[in-house]
Amino acid sequence: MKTLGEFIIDRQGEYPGATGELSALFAALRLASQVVHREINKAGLADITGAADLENVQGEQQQKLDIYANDKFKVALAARGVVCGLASEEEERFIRFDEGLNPDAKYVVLIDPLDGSTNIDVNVSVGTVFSVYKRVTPFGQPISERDFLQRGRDQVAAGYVIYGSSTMMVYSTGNGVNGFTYDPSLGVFCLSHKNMRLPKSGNIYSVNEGNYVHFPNGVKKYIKYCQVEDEATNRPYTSRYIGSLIADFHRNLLKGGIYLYPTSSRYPDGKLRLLYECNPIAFLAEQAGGKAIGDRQQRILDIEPRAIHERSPLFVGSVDMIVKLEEFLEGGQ
Ligand code: P6P
Repeated sequence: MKTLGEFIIDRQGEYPGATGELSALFAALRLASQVVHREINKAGLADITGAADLENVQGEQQQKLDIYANDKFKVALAARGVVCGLASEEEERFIRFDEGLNPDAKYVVLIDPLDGSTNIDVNVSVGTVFSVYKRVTPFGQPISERDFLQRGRDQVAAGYVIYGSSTMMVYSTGNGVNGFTYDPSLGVFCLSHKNMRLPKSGNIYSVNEGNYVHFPNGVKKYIKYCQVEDEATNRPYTSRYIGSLIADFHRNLLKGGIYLYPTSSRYPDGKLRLLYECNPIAFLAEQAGGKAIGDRQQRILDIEPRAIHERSPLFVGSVDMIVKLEEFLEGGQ
């Protein structure tokens, strides 16, 4: 059994000049994940104890869990002295840790502390998504938005924690993807999925077909392609949509498949956030041999961000499925 901590130390040698700061950053992510894991599982108990007032408890609990997770990751990341700033879905503006706290820290972190949290009250898996960059502003100067508005291809590390039937951390520092399953009895994440590879082809497609009428024509044609009977290409594909990005992506990472969140009338720029949802997921997908594109078939990791909370369409998964989708997008916008 190899723990996450041991694995990080083993791999530290891969980075010239590795000073252990990234290891300290991951230790913070690990600790916060363990605390959030415990709170999420208690949420179920709250349902039981608060049965008389389920709506109120659940609503506050739900709302609290987003904020709770944000606070835990914020405190843990600030405390290690290696992160100079944090941007979060739960924070309007980025948070500076460089004032007094960590003036010499070289990393910034962007995070969705609890993606899919509306699913907690129906006991569906949710996830924390994180993205790590080196600061670009000179040391000694205050950090700025520039430190966060970096292209996804420049990420130093990215990953997610999925709080599901088991809690797992899946991450990459640019040398492949590895998954660690949390053992609450020991309080450690253990290496359970070494060198994860996203299957080159698959037969699962994940999309909210309720928005079908609002999708671009190319997406509509691809969805119909997925549904047409064709034994030679293993169609019709299976439709699986959990409504929790991390749960849908994690399944497709293991089994092969494609996740689609296109633009629609309700979300003209797409719903998902580029910096702390699309970029980390795209980084993991490519590191595992998959592919991730956005509008006009642009590689997600090449998009030049303009704002911390900007949105993007996301098509991510098995290379062969993305390539087939691109044929429809090119032909039928
Ligand atoms: P819809 C959750 O709110 C989320 O950000 C992703 O986790 C999920 O894949 C998507 O939105 C679900 O959105 O519009 O299909 O309910």
